[in-house]
This record gives sequence, C-alpha cells and structure tokens, in this order.
Amino acid sequence: PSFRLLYKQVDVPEYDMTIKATGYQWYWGYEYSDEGMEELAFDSYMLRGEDRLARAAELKRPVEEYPRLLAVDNELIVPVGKVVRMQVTAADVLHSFALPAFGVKIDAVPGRLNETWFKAEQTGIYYGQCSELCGKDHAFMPIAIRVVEEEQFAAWAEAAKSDVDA
Ligand SMILES: [Cu+2]
Repeated sequence: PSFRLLYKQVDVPEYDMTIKATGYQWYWGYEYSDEGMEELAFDSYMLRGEDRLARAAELKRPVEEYPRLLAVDNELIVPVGKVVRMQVTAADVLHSFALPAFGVKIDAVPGRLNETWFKAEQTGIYYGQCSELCGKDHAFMPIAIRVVEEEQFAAWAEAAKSDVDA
C-alpha cells in the first residue's frame, strides 16, 4: 500500500495553477506562471528580530502568525481548495522545499526543474523550511504560505502585479 501512495504522491493531478519556487542563498524566489499572472514574481526573506512584530502590527494580524525563524517579508499567497503545481529549482547550491503541513518535501536542484503539488483544504498560514544544508544561513530561509479565499487571492494578485515590491 505504501508504494501505491508514493506513486500517487508523485503523480501531479489536474492542477489549477502553477508556481515556481527557486532556492537562493538564502531566500526563496516565487513566480506565478499562469496566463495573466506572469508579472507576479517576488523574493521572500525571513523577517529578523523586531521586524516580525512590526509586520504583525502593520498588517493588524496576531503576533502568533509571525513565529521566530519562520515569518517572512513576502508570503507566498495561494487560493484555498485549488490544486497548486509547484515547480522547484535552485539558482546556486542545493536547497529543499519542505512544507510539513502539506506533506511536501522536494529537492531544489540547480539545473533541474522538479515538480510537486498540494491542495490546501483550509485558509491560514503554513510554514516550512529549507531542508538541504546550503551554507551559512541554511536555518534562516523559511517558507511561508498564506492560504486565502479565492476572491481575496484575486484581489491580492491584482494589487501585487502593479507593486513591484509585492
Ligand atoms: Cu537552502
């Protein structure tokens, strides 16, 4: 039975959207690949020290959503209930894209485009970390995915497109 599960996990189902994650020393870059969303690309860095609390206050969100070593400046935003195909690669050394809540863990390899997928059943914030030792700040390049309602996602995507800094 475990083999059947492994096969199913690798098999990307019919997907609603595609996002490419690129591992860098030491942050993640995200690109939305679907038609009309091509301009949507940004980098995601860990928030250090006071920046976490400042961000929570700025966005009027609970501090618990900005845990130490996991909170980032630009979260990856995805709609709830949609199959997201994740393409994962790296630009310098090996990294690994791991998101325990979704059962996702896949190597980010320079020169190779790996593929995985997830479908978030509930809104909320989900965290992961780089899981391949990649140098000095390996421990400090977290993954933060915020799952929102579809309308919220559309509004965010529209606003983020015109905001290079998104
Ligand atoms: Cu890394």
